[in-house]
Amino acid sequence: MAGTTKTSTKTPKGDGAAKKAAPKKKAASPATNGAFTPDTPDVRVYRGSGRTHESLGLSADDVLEMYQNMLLQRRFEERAAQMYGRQKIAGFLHLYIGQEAVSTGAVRALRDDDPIITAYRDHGLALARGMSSDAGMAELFGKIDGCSRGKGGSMHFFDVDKHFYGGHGIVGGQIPVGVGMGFALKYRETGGVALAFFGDGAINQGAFHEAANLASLYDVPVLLIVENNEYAMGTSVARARGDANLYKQGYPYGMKTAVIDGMDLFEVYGAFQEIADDARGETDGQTKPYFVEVQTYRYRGHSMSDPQKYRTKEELEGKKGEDPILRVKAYILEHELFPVERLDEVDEDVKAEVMAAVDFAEQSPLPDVSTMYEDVYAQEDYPFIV
Ligand SMILES: Cc1ncc(C[n+]2csc(CCOP(=O)(O)OP(=O)(O)O)c2C)c(N)n1
Ligand SMILES: [Mg+2]
Repeated sequence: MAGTTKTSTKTPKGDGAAKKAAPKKKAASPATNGAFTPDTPDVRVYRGSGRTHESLGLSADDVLEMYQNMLLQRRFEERAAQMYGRQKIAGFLHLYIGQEAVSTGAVRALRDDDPIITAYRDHGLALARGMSSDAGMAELFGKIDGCSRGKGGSMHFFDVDKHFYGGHGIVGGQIPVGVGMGFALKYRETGGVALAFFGDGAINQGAFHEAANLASLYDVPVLLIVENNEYAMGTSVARARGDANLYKQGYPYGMKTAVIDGMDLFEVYGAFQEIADDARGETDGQTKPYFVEVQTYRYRGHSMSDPQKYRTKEELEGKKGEDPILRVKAYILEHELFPVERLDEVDEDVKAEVMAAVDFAEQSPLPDVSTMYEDVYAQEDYPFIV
């Protein structure tokens, strides 16, 4: 495509949408052998800004709902870990515990039909998007009433009605798909923005770089969000990267960039509101991608069998002092939004919901073996299946 403004996008006759979606570059002045001014990257930092629920336009009830949502993710996974120990759940189980401010804050800031895609550490985002704990737990148990009819398991939560597109096990594999979803939004002129979440380990995959470049060229309304939880399995970011400042990964592609304190619900919420609006083109009439680093931490191992020799107890304990759920709880109490008794009630409600989900999952039947090849391809008569 170099040297031409042509695009390979197929355009139905008379349809101006693809033309609008085509790249019209904007290339920043290249560094040629002459005078040039270095670019100053556009980075927004969302950390320690002192945002309050009032400054964000949130009511006390909104804050309580968000607290409840984070707590649901936490209790759901604590119970899932227990059920894994009882061999009710097979295969892999990657817990999101510690990262709940990211899911709740981001999802709450979006429109309900902004599509979301993520990796295998997917329970938190699915629950934040409104998947029922019944459908989630049944999926973990491999039962027919699970969100993927019991055939996806922990790594493949999916809910098209809620615009939640998985749940993907190949590190980085979901990133190009997320950019494609964003492209579709632009092509159809819906005003939506797609969210592609991935881990710090995925940034080293070629798929990320190819997708990021296309997102930039086509001004795709997509947020490329790295949830930097400091480790990819047992490898710390510092050991895996020449430059551990992941936020810089948007620079080579000319993207706007944001860095967010992912342990602070209000920072995440406020950031995603601003960024998503800008990516939709609401600020300047131009859709665009963003590169977003959310700095977070996972309190549990990579998956259920992880001796965690790569970090010290002191490090883990120190991070637990920043627990995003305890921070919201402290905020609610400090600002006297609700008394502690109300928060205890919320916790009891959430625990009861999760226990009911376990019963639901126990009672749901296993999928019949005859359904094995169903739900593999969207095209029902796809020729290469039995
Ligand atoms: C292409 C590919 N390579 C390797 C793996 C094995 N693997 C599974 S998870 C993982 C680490 C990914 O870490 P990160 O992206 O930081 O996500 P996190 O687990 O921290 O959420 C690796 C290497 C895989 N699933 N896919
Ligand atoms: Mg990681």
